[in-house]
Amino acid sequence: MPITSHAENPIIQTNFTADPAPMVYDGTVYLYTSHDQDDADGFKMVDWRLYTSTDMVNWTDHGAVASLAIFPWARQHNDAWAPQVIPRNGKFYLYVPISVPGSPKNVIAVAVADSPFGPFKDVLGHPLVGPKTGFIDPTVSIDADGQAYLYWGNPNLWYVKLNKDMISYSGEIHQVASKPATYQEGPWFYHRYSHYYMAFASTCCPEGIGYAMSDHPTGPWTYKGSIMDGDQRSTGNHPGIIDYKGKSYVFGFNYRLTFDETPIHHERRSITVAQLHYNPDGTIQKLPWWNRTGVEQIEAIDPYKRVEAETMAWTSKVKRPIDRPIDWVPGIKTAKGKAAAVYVTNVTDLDYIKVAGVDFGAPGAKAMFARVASGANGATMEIHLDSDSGPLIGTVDVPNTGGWQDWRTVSTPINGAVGRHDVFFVFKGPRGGPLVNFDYWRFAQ
Ligand code: FUB
Repeated sequence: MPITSHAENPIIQTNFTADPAPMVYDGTVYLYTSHDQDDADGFKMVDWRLYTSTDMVNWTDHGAVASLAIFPWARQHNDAWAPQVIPRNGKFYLYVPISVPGSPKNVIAVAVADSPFGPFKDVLGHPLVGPKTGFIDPTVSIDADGQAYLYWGNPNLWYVKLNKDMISYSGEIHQVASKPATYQEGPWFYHRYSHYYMAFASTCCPEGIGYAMSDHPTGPWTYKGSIMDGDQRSTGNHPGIIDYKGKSYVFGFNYRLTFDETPIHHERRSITVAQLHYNPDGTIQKLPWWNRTGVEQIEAIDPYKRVEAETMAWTSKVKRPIDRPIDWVPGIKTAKGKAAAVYVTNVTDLDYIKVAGVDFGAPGAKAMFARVASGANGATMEIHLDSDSGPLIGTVDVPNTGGWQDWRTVSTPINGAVGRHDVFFVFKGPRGGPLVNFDYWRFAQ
C-alpha cells in the first residue's frame, strides 16, 4: 500500500504537450499547454489545451480551450506556440504567439474568456504586438501596484506595460538592453516576495532552464545561473513556475514518450514537473534533469465524490506490448460544442488508467458506480489496487448500451478497498476494437 503517491514524468500521456503555463486560481492548478499533433515531424500545433489538478499528481483533461481558428486573421497551421493565461477582474486573458499569412514574422495575440475553461475569444481582431521576427513566447505578470507587464521573445527579450484592460498597452515596446546570460526563449516572468524573476529556456541546443533576478519589474536583470542544465535527451525546454499549497514547482518538457516509440526526433513533446526549492536569499537551487518519479502527491483523491474518468496520473500509453496495434492508445475526446464534455474513449483490451493516491478510509468502499457508453459486447472494467495486476477489488460488466453516446450508470460491489491506494481501471474485452467510453466514476461506502 503506497504511503505517498508520486506523479510520473511526463505528467500528460494522452497528448503530446509542450510550453507549460501553469496558473494557480481558486485552489486549483490550471495547466495551459501548447499541443504537438500525434503525427508532428517539425512543429505542428493548432490549439492550446488545459489540464487541472489539485494534488499535482492526477491531472484532469479539459480538452482544447482555444485554437488558431479563434484568430481568423492568423495563419491557420503550425503556429499555436507557447501560451500563458492570467486572471484579472473576473476575466481570463490568454496570450499566444502566432503568425499572419504571407509573413515569416511573429505576432502576439490576446483572447479573453469569462471562465478559466474558456471558450477564449479574440477581442482585437488583430495582433497585440508585432509582426516582428522573434515575437514569440509571451509571459505576463501583474505587480502589487496593479501594473501588468508583458515580456516575450527569442532570442531577444522585449517587454511592454499593459493597460488595465489587459488587451492594450501604453508606452514603447522596450527591448531589454542587457538580456540575461544564456537567455534563448520561453521567458517566465513572476515576482515572489521582494524579488522579480525571469526564468527562461537557456541557450539552444539542448536547452536548459536558466534564471535572472531583479529588484524591479523592468530590470536590470542579473543572471543567477541554471535551474536545470540542458540534456541531450531533449533539444528544447520551457519553464513555467508556481507556488502551490506551500510548495514550489517548475514545469518544463521532455521527449520521453516519443523516444519510447521511435529513436527519430519529432517535435512531439511531453510536459514534466519537478519540485523547486528557494534559498533564503531568493535564489533557486539547481535541479537534475527531469526524473521519472515526479513530485509527491499533495493530498489524496476522495473516491466518494464524482471523479472525471479523464483524471489520471498515468495511462498505459508507453507500456504497450510490442504486438499491440498502434491505435490502441486511450484517447480523450471532447464532445463537439461542449467544452466540459470530455471523456475517455478508444480504450481496448488491457489498456489501463492509473489514479494515484485514492483514500478509501475505513471501513472502506462497498460499491463503485461508473458512467459509461459502449457499442461493444463483452467489455469489462477491472478495478485493481496499486498496480494493474494488484488486488482485484471489483469488476464492472460494461454492457453494449446501444451506442457510443448512449450513456448509462453501471456498478459493481467492491471488496478490500480500505485506506490509501493507487487505483487502476483495467479494460478487458474482445481484442481489436474499442471497448468503452468512460465519463466519470464514484465509489460508495
Ligand atoms: O512550442 C513552440 C516553441 O518551441 C515555443 O514557442 C518555444 O518556447 C519552444 O518551446
